[in-house]
Amino acid sequence: MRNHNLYKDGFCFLPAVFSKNQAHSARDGLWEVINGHYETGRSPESRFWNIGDDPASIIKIDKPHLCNQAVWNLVTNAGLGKELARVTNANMIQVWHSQVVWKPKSKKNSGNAGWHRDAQYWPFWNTEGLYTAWIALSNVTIESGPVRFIVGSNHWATIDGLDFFNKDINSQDQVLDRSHSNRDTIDALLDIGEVSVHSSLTYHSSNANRNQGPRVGMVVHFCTDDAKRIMVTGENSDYLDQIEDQSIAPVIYKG
Ligand SMILES: O=C(O)CCC(=O)C(=O)O
Repeated sequence: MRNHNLYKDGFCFLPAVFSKNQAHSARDGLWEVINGHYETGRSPESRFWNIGDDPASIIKIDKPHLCNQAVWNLVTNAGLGKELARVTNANMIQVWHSQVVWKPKSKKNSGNAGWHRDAQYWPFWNTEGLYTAWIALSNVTIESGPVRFIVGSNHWATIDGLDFFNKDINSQDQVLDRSHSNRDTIDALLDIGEVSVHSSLTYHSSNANRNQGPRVGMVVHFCTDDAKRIMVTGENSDYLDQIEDQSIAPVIYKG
């Protein structure tokens, strides 16, 4: 499982980067953020889950690294930056976005995250030089609904009708069957502190968490010196202006 290649397969796994202590501190920090305690005095960009919402649904909050020092320390870790530069063969790594995906024990399909590629949500970026690092902040077993990558799907043409927010993975599997019936899928089974990396074009999803404890992922969206901004009109037109601000989008490696 550990021998996947980011360019060929669309994803790979990093050698150990974080200690258990670093992972536990960040996880505690995320729990604070989830509960509305923003240690730094800064709010997250968006909350897709609020206190009082269904405790079995996925808790997704965007840019929690703004709100808590331990979470900031995790995503700006120099060792992480160096590893990300190595696997992407880049001279610069910038964290331009992040999200916590905290998945409590699921009820029915409440924990499903549908098949998608990250690039479909980012009209303001070209697809080159855009990646996601997924940091496990709990042990991720097959029962806990790990992220699953479709091998080589970073080379596929776009498939319409797939979406992170669509919990009907069975019907999405039928959509995938129409063009790629022989696909190979790999579960990202990780110990706490371990990291997977995938390209913005790699199709991935995750299923229900059947464990008692939550499955916790800190999702770090980063760009390299190969990334190019695309000027768009409408509501996203100024979204990427924030990459000029290192207190929001820190550069974590420069070669
Ligand atoms: O954590 C998950 O289950 C989904 C995460 C995801 O979509 C991503 O890392 O891009």
